[in-house]
Amino acid sequence: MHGSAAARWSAMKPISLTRYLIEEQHAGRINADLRLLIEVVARACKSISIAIGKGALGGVLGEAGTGNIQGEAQKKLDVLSNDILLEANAWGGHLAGLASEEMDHSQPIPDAFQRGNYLLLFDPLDGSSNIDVNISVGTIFSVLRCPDGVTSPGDEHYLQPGNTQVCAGYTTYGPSTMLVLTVGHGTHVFTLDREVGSFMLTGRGVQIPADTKEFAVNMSNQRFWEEPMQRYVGDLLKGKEGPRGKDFNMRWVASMVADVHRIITRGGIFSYPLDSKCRDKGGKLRLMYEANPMAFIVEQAGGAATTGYSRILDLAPEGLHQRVPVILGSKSEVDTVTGYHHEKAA
Ligand code: AHM
Ligand code: MG
Repeated sequence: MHGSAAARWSAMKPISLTRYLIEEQHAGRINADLRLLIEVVARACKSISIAIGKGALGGVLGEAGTGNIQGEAQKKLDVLSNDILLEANAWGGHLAGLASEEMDHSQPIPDAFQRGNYLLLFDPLDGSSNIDVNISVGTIFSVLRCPDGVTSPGDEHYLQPGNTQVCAGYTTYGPSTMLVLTVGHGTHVFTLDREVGSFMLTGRGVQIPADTKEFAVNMSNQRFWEEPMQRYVGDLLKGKEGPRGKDFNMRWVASMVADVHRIITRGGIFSYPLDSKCRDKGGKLRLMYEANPMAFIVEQAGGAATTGYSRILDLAPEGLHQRVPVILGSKSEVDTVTGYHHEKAA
């Protein structure tokens, strides 16, 4: 009797994010604080999803009239999403501090609240240029451990290589809202059930196909790229008649979350390479809250992530808002592009 009831319950599909996290905790793969942290971030992302869904009717579109430390004009939704994540994460007792694309410096959890052992970094709204044209945007986040003995973390305590991340995730606010998550045991995909208000597990242990015929890069920057990237993309464009012997398709959403999500779903290679316009800054995408979490998610799904010369997750960070070249996706294709870079370096 009991056995059949248990079998019936465990056969219930799909399971919620809450159940997934409790099962991970019972399996000893996460602790209660990390479980709470992920639940809180997911809840904040639901609020962001609701605000985005209202669009012009919610008065959330357009410029905020302010700028961030990187000299970028902030949209109203950049600021709103940042505030939602800050407020949600302040009081739970699971964090020692937070850092965001939209804040000049990290912030320790205020003295009024209990502090925990984790550091949370996020890009509250990735793909800002797509907000006002109703194209998918997202949130990207990364979780690190606060170094032992540090109770009020400063920026320097966040400068840990990506291979020390304990969790990474992104949400994509598209036709459906999805959360993609890793705690270092595979990459899992959840879809928001809008009526119930719960993220439901719709893809367990997703795997990126190793081979691909699809690439994502902003081709308008082609003439500014360095030689290995020029040669690599040049060979893709030669198609069947060229050295790669097959035709490639191109996609570029200009929201990293959407481009990476396509790769998680059906494979492909994504690149925002170094170019002469962004060389002084080190690249376009930010290491700590864009490249590192995406690299962790992609590697956990069997893919690879590199600057062309080094594995992203092994980079030693030098600044909270540091930028890096990013190439990630299907493993064989990333290995191929790495080969072009090493030929140049040799
Ligand atoms: P954001 O975090 O300010 O939105 O900037 C990052 C975005 C990525 O999502 C995307 O891949 C890239 O910038 C698009 O850049 P571009 O407009 O140069 O193609
Ligand atoms: Mg971004």
